[in-house]
Amino acid sequence: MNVYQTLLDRRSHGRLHMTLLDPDKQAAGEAGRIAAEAAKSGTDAIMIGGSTGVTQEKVDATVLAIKASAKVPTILFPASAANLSRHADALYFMSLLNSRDPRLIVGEQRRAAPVVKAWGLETIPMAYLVVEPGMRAGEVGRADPIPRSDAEAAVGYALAAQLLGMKLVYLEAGSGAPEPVPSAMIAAVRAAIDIPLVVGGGIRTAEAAGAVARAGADIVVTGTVVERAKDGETLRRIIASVKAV
Ligand code: 1GP
Repeated sequence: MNVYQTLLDRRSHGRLHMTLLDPDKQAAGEAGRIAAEAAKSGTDAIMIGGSTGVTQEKVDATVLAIKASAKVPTILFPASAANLSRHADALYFMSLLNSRDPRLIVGEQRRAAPVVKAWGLETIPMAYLVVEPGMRAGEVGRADPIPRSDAEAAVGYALAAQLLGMKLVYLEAGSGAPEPVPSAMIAAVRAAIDIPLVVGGGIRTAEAAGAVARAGADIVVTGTVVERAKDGETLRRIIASVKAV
């Protein structure tokens, strides 16, 4: 079973949680330790990516360290064609649909495609939609962020993604955002599409994670909280509240 099929299979039993690790935020060994702790807490996959300062060497080392210490899929979440690794289990082949810059919509993808094909890496086509405030992902991605009150715009992009053949839609408030994507927007997008919906950015508590899952997120992503919380207890509570929905 490939990674996408595994995710669909796991989704049929409940909602999923994914842990985002930025290779630029800690040494590879530390990423491996955090991933092992997250896997023990029940996370369904480790996403590897960051907006700045990420090199292929750092991604390779981080992926290898995570694979050595955690038995969950590793999925690349790249900011550019320079952030790939042949060692990952899969790659979000993502397009930032609401970017003002064609480079982030299809330019980096054009550069990456021949390498990805040669490696035989599994690709999961994903629409990446930046919602206000967007944080660094919005800046680096030159996004025209979807206003928090404009669920209709999010629905339009998400449906377009599905009709283009994409397999996931990611609503991103931005790493470290003061609030997650609004529940009303999550619910409207979930009701409009048939493919799984990923939601991340600004989710720091079990209550917030539960609210995002109840609104309709199939996959809830946390990054910052995992890198900061040393005890693992916060993450366990977040994952439990996602799985309880
Ligand atoms: C960022 O959605 C992810 O791409 C995670 O955000 O760091 O705020 O959890 P946080």
